[in-house]
Amino acid sequence: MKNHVFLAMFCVLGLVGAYAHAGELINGDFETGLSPWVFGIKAPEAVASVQLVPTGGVIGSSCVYANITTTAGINWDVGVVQDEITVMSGKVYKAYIFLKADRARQVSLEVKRSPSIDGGAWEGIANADFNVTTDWAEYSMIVVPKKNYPDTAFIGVYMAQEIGEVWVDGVRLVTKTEVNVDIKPGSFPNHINLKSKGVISLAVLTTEEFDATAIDPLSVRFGAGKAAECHEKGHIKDVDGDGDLDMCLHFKIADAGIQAGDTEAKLRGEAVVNGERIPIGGTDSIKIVGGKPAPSMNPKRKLTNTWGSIKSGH
Ligand SMILES: [Ca+2]
Ligand SMILES: [Ca+2]
Ligand SMILES: [Ca+2]
Repeated sequence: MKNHVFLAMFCVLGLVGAYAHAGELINGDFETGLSPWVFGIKAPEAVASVQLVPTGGVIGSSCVYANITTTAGINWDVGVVQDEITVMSGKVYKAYIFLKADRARQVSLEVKRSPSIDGGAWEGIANADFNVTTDWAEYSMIVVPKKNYPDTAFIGVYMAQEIGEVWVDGVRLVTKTEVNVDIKPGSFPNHINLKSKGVISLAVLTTEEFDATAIDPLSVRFGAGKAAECHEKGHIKDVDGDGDLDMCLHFKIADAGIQAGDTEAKLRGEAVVNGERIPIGGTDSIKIVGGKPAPSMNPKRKLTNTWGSIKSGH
């Protein structure tokens, strides 16, 4: 397998359309050959063989196999990268990757602005270092672009921080799906008593676009405290009586990290759609009862257990 010198690779990307594509990350499972991925080895700092191998993958059969034998310790001296991806501001993405190595080690994943189309500078968008083991496992990071990057984002899997063997498969970059959350199904406002040692119920409602029963109940986290589903399972029923099945979930209020003064609470998690995990998220309003006032509120104000008095001011 011919190894490209890193800088030469970017020239190729800039001059020839062979690798060019627009929009979504594609062929993340390496099942249709290498393109539009490109290998990069920055020589002579790093010495490595990087190749597509037809077996041993975890998604399908093919995967990328790299054997790094010399490194200057800079992770991006050896990489497998894809250019001309679109990520846009206002959306939340999640990047997933399956990795395995011949020893416990780090592998890095980075999303950044690429100068390949209209010049300019590289700009970091998101990056993470994953502690990879000798078993295949899926790793992920959240990607929140602050600007629009139409066909100008780049994803790199970087592995030259250490010598050794690395296997890469199943790279995905997916948009979070907004779901319809109803805290305290059937009631409104959604009162939450912060002194309660109890459980709050929440439904994710199925819509024409999203089947809430596809949610993985073990993946969901509620509130800033990231409370987990307290029964470690979901309860599937038609919560809103519209004839389709919804996902009902329960969380300990004490674990949800909700503060006096909060007016909404978020649910985060994953659903399994067509065999793939996709990030989901949704928000619903809350009204706090029984809590202490938020620090910014008037300290002289007399505390009572009613929402109206705690809300204060007007
Ligand atoms: Ca594969
Ligand atoms: Ca409600
Ligand atoms: Ca329903």
